[in-house]
Amino acid sequence: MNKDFRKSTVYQIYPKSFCDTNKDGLGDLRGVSEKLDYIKELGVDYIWLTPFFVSPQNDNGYDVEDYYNIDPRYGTMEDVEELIAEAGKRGMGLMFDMVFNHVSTNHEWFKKAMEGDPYYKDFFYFRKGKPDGSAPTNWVSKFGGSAWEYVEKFDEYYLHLFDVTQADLNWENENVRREVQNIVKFWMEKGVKGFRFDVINLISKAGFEDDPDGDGRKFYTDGPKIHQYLKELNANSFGQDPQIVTVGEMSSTTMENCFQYAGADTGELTMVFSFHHLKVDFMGNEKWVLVPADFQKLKDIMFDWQVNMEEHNAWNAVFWCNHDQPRVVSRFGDEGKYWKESAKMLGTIVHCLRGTPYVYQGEEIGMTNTDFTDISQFRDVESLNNYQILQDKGMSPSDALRIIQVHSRDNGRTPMQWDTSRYAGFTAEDSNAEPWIAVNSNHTKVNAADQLKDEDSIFHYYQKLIAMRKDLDVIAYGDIEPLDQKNPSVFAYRRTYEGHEMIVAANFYGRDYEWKKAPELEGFEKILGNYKETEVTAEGAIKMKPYEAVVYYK
Ligand code: TEU
Ligand code: CA
Repeated sequence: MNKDFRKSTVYQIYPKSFCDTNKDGLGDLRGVSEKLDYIKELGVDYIWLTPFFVSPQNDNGYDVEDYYNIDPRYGTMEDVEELIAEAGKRGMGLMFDMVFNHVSTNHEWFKKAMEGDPYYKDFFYFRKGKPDGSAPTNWVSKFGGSAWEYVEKFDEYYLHLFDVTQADLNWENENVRREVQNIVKFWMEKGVKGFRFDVINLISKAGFEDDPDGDGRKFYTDGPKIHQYLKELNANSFGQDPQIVTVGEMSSTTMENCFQYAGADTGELTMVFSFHHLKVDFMGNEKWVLVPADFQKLKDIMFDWQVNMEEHNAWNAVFWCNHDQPRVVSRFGDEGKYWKESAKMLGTIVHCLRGTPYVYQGEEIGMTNTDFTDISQFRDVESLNNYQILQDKGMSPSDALRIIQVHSRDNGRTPMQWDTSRYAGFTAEDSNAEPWIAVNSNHTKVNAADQLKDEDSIFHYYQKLIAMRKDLDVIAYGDIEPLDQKNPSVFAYRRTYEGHEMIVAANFYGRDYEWKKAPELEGFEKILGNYKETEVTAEGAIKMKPYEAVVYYK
């Protein structure tokens, strides 16, 4: 299975919410196997599965208790082996999600540390508090509250950048690094074709000091030894097989560091996820506010990364959605009147960029944010913590709920909508348990079964986008040039490669817009669009309809 990652597309699955085959209300690995033909139909090359290893599930598997075994709620080792084999038969590779910044406090290493075993205590960051007994630093956990937890019997604190049950691993310790390499090799031997490394740029801590004007991230983001650690991991594990594809999740990173992380010849990773473009509806780093998305900022950030990563011969993962993000059609599109048009428009922008596109389960059918109206319907630890934190700051429950509704990670975690049946086909109608998180009631309108039958569906449009990357070298290998970047309505760019050119233009809003600065289209052919006809005036302006997207090729 020889693949070129630049021509490839990755499909991300959050197994817990994908398909439940044993009627316990939780998605499972057999559910993924059952849907392989559907995924194949879309035309993707890799399937990234979020963690299904043994875990107490406080953060839905990102709190790993045992990297070598499968959580029984998801299935068995045989199920995983079968999934790898069956995907392979269909020409698709599995990408596993490796969480190495932290482990669950249920992990054997942490348990031994808590028993006082010095070998294992050094796997973690145990530190004395300040002279007054307070936490060693003022760092804030990504899920809210202090990043340090006090352990009375040691009179010490341990570091957890995420949940209190996710203890950070001490990468300074070479025994930790060796353990990590062994885990990667174990899964490579099982036939896994790629890895996604969770918050991997947080593993090197610069030192433990108070952050006078921030939450501490500057002391552990893109830390001093990060490149050394990645090169070492590469050389001692996945780098030994040139066919393995890797993507690092880079939290609050800088582009300069990403030139290294994802450089063509730096010996680190194949590509990176960065998130700056998904903070354009935040206030700075503050997520728990309601502010309209800043379109200009969105374009400036995306183009900045596109142009500079190209210049430095480094590779981006390009995406709108994942299991931590609200649904893009609700976020930047229109989940109402122009649902279909805007979903296709957003897909067009990402899939014609320079980088490897990622499709998150349900995105290909235009799934929307949740319709939850009560906090009891939410499941995510981050949402529940922040619902409380907002109220502690004096906000009313209803205002806090409104913010959670907009930003919650649960927006991306409701069950995959397969059909119109009671639980959207996620689990059987006579299931023994309710789905672990409620199905969106709009599954009667938004579902895979209907879209497979409809040639004009979002699903089939995504299928075309994915196929186009394989057909046209200009998408996979071409240079990128932003067009009319300051335009308040249009997101447009040009790709060029070996005498071929492609123009991509999208009207980002739900009103007509005449794009007067459209480039000369003489000799171009329209190869894709979300409206049948595209009107070009005698003067060469494109009269764009609401959320119209169009791709021209020469
Ligand atoms: O996420 C990293 C991360 O920092 C964010 O996506 C985070 O959830 C958000 O910014 C908070 O506002 C990764 C995983 O994708 C996520 O699901 C895990 O919860 C997290 O790491 C911890 O392992
Ligand atoms: Ca199940």
